Amino acid sequence: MDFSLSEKEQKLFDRAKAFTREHITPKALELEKRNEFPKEVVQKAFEAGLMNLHIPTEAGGPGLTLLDETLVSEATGYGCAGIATSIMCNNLAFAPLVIGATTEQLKTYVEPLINGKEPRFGAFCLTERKAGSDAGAVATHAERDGDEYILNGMKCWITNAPQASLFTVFASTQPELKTKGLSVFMVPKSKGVKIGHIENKMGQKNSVQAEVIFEDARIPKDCLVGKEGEGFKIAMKTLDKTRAGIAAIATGVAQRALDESAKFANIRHQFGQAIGNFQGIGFMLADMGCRVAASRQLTRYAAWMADRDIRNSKDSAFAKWFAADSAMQNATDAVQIMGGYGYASEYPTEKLMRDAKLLQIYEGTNQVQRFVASGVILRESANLDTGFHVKYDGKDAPVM
Ligand code: COS
Repeated sequence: MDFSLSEKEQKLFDRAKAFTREHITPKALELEKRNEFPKEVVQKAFEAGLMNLHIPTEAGGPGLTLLDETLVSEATGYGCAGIATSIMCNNLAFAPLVIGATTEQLKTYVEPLINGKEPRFGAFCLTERKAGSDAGAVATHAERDGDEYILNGMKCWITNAPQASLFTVFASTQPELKTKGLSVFMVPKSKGVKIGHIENKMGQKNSVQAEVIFEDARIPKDCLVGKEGEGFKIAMKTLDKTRAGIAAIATGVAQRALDESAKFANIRHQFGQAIGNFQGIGFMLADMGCRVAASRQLTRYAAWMADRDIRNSKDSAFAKWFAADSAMQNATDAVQIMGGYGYASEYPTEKLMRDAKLLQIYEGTNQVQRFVASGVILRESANLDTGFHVKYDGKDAPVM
């Protein structure tokens, strides 16, 4: 078993870290005040080749792995989770197409978006006002009309929606079939596609989420991805992959919280010594370091599985919730260790704490992750032979 990154992976990681150090970390506090999409930084990330990594070479992309994506997301997440989300959001938007679309469809609809001089964006449109955790309850509807589909409905909390020129839309083609009646479409921006309310958030202010409204939006029938009814499974397969990406951003946040507070604990003196020497602080740092290491390993393992086409629903759920909870805990501890400095907005830790909260919510709440994982555990253990052969519900059952 080899835990090291290959030379190529290490180079990509180093390149993304250098990018973060130059273009994200020094500007993050200032950019956050603008509360808008970080256009200039994303343009630079695009020019540096840090976007659209997973688009296959046949469709004009670099054809990199999910592990590669997690390296870039961890590095950029270290600088700012909001900016990292803006940069990596095309991964989420285009993943259903990489999973379900033909090479021809990718060449027609995705290739032109990834190879220009400026970054262009996709938006993953699953969530609705009444379909959040219950993704199968989507009410947006697509109806076949000759050689077209007509879309009606409204999505919300759609990342990069105002910037997007292609929307990956989950819509019901047979509502009575529930999850089996969902289909996925590539929807180019057109007059039937409108942007609604833009969300105001406590953190990740350099990532934009908005409503997308479809009003008799007509799209050619070849915008259907896969077959009618395959949408829900494509959505779940997408999230199995992309949750590792969120876990990577979270690992970056958790590492940053550790680094800022460890640096502080070395230089801040009270009672005649550095505060890191007090067990109360030192043990907090140790716990924070352990969370970072565990988050990173879970993340890379989930990505490694996906890159080998091994189903990773449970492992990407583990990674997402553990890393997001670790980011939240580490950020909270960092604020505590740094006291007043930690709470002040001139220093990075209060932003880390606000940014981390969203990691526990988006791409499936951490409760949904536990639901996904427990479902797999129960299925895996249904016929498990532990070697202990007493029936729990028969006459030889032990007294419980
Ligand atoms: N890969 C392939 N197939 C999958 C799958 C996966 N990861 N997960 C589920 N499926 C299949 C199931 O096998 C089932 O197929 P069959 O009916 O043929 O057996 C079907 O999909 C329905 O699955 P399930 O019954 O588990 O669906 P639920 O409605 O119970 O929903 C959860 C399951 C909660 C896991 C799902 O709705 C979910 O992930 N919700 C969160 C959505 C989310 O993350 N939103 C954020 C959007 S991005 S910001």
